[in-house]
Amino acid sequence: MDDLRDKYIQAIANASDEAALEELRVQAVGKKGEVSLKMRELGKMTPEERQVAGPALNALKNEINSALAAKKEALADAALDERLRTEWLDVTLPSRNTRQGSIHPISQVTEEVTAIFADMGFSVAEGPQIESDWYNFDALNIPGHHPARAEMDTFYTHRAAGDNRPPHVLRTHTSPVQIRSMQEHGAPIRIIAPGRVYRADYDQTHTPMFHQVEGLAIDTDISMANLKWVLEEFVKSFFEVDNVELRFRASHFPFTEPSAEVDIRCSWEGGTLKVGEGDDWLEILGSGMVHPKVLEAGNIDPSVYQGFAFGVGIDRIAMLKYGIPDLRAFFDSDLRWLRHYGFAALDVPTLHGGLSR
Ligand code: 2U9
Repeated sequence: MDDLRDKYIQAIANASDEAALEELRVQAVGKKGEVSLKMRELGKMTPEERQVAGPALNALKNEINSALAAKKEALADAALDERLRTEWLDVTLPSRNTRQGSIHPISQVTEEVTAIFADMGFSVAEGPQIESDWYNFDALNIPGHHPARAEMDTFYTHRAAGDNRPPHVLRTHTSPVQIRSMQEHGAPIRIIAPGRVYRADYDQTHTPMFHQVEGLAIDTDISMANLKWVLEEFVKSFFEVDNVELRFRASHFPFTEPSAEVDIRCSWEGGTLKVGEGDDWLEILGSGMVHPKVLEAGNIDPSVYQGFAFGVGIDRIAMLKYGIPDLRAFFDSDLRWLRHYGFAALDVPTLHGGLSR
């Protein structure tokens, strides 16, 4: 019995996998295994012999079964350790596959503009792209007869015959977002509203969907001087130049009074745009002091508060900054174009890390 024990305990300890272990189990304690056969011989023994051999054989069977179970667990542990050793993955490593996709220039520029204004304390506000005509027009002091409301420029939703409620519109600017923000949060407020806008217009320089970012700052002591500083900081950061000259030209928008269009000094020498030098002027945005009626639409008291607002075409400043000649290519989904003008997915624009490098 000692030989039997030594043989199997040794073999179990040396088993290299679960199949070998199973074979040993059958050989030792299976129905026709060596220990089982020995147990069958108990019947032929004298009662005295059986009293000694019976418990000893049982103990041996238990010992072999325990050894099998312990070895099985040890093999499973070793197999798991081996898997953990070979299949480990450092999830903090940068991706090796980032050239597969790229960030669209419009997404890139939206992120850049957001980073710049976030640094000046502006939050990002968002709102619906399908708007009531009150939020899109009335609240912005655009009266019913204003040309911007004409069927030509605005996409209207369909109303069932006999339904005389005014139709909804695809927002023609992101300004309704600011009306909603004023109503929700009151003053003071400092927000930018980037997003898609829609106008029924399609030619070399217009697409029926395009992108704007508008800004709004309202408090008890806001003037055109604050507007000029904020826009100057924005232009310097965005075009990544230390010096830039801005020119404010008197203009007219229904939602601001006074209103100004802003040009920046530039040169087109050699066919490429240089900002901050040269004798040309480039119009890049519109701005002004928020009209009192617009503050009222946002439930803000114009005798206490005033503020500035501005609007920039994202597609246009993306073309200017990155030398993209054709507006319509933005929306063609041409992979060669996207690879050429796209940005690396993991290069997040920040002011400290660099906007575009
Ligand atoms: C509120 C009050 C005032 C937003 C403004 C402009 C001037 C402007 C154009 C720039 C290029 C539109 O994309 S574009 O064609 N925008 O010139 N936008 S002031 O004024 C607001 C907005 C919201 C509550």
